[in-house]
Amino acid sequence: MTIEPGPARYDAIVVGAGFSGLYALHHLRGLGLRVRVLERAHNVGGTWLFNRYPGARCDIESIEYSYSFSDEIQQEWVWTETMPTQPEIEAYLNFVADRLDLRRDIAFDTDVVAMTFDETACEWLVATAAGESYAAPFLIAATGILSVPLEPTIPGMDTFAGTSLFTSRWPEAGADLRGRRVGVVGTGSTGVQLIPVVAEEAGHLTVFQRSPAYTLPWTVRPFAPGELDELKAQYPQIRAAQREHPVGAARLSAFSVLLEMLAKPPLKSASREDRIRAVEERGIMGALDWGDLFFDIEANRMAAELYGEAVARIVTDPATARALTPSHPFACKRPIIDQGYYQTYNRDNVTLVDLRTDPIVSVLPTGIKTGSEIGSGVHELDVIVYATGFDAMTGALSRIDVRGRDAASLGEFWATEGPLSYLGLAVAGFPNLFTIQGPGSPSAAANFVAAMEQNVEWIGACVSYLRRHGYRTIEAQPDAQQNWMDQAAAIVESTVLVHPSCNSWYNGGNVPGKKRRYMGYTAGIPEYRRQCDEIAAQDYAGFTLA
Ligand code: N01
Repeated sequence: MTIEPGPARYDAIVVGAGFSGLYALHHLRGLGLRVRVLERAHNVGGTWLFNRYPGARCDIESIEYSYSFSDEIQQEWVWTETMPTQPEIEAYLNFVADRLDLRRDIAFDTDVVAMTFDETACEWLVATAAGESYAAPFLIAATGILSVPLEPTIPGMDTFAGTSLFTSRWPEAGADLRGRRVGVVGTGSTGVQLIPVVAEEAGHLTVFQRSPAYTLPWTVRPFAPGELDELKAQYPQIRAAQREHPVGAARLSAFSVLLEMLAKPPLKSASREDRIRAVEERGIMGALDWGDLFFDIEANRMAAELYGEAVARIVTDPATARALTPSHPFACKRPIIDQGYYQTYNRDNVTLVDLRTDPIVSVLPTGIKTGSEIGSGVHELDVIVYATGFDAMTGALSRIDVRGRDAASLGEFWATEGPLSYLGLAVAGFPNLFTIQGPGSPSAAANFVAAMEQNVEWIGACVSYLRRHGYRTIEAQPDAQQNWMDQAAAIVESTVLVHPSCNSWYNGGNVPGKKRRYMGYTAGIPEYRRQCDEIAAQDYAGFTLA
């Protein structure tokens, strides 16, 4: 008789070794738990390992987009620029993994395919693609909010004879675009970062734009000699300010600029002269820096018009400038900041194709065919780069076969009921599964690292509480979950964030067939933290402990 080896047992399993998973491992280890992290990649980094396209960087300052839990780490690590590039963030996460000796508890190249809650044993069984199995009472999904790429389904994509590249899994060895005819599909945050950099290298760049972006001009610069040391000396104050700030970043960031706009005078009561002067003096910022754009769709449309005028002052070809003017409301999608985006369209080697009037028909072996192109209708290309976004927030867990009570599937639950969650941390019917920054959490509209640290610490305290009191399971109650999601929805009810013309990863509108619901919590991290703490202090109100 042969005895099948049982699963490898731990106190907690963490799925994912990006920012969240690394901190979850460190924090839970510190609480005395035996933890195993399962990571599909060969290294740490998560989204900052995969999204290594040219120009990738964060739009929050490095000293704030970093772990705050360890003063040693923040003092030792040296950031070189105000806003960090992808290679620097990747190197930082490797530094943290080594500094805290995290790798010994991480299984790399381990692709989780199924997670099943065993109701009798009160534990999660986790299965990997390679057939290994792991078991633990607590399961922490640190699977990322933007980790599942959304590939378009354009007819003929696989017939392309040149090189197809996806920004979300850019080759580690890089891609040589020098002198080549490159097409970029997608003009979200990724496209806007990529396009100016590729334009410098490519022989010719053709941008295929479905929705023009609103993007705020930004200067990123290397730290001056001594500047970082001065900032490091102020870290206690910097972190304290961050903690109190709604978006978890008190210094300049894409989010804080938006918040500051709220306090500005309304566009609707400004005279035509005032509006034009604002654009003359401040360009794009002058078009958007008004207080009523978030709540009043009419004001928002007026701002879009002004925005078009501001773009036309930068982009010399009038038709291109018109094509770059957005037709969806400003601020309904995530804010974008750029460096020289519009100036790029003045280059001789850059062409813009406006897919609103000239849609993609198919990909051919030689390039991309669009609808109303004069002549052959084919844009000849050597390389196509897809920067087409992500199935956000629920995508990663929906692709794993997650089974909770009564073998109910999490993916099916979200697909039919919409992306529901209690605090973004737990889903009714899935005991002992903690989701870091799930739907209904602040992450979508905040500094992810700050929001994530709060989640990890809350989970750590919760697990300690359960163990201390002898509880074996914790489970969100359906009513509490619904109330939480309703509360999150009520905050944005009167804003352009939920305008029907807005399709974004915030509301799932970017994924064909996805149940539409705004997935963020926008009352700010401090208020979110207050509510999470209150719930914990009330012996985890809204959860059933058994
Ligand atoms: O994705 P997106 P992203 N044919 O969804 C277009 C974070 N991030 O990767 O808008 C043609 O914003 C699509 O068009 P439309 C950040 O949170 C952060 O750029 O659907 N086009 C859109 O233009 C960000 O919000 C940084 O009409 C197609 C684009 O592809 C999030 O990641 C940097 C298409 C997708 O834009 C996602 O950004 C980069 C099709 N079939 C990313 N399908 C920082 O700076 C899609 N598109 C921190």
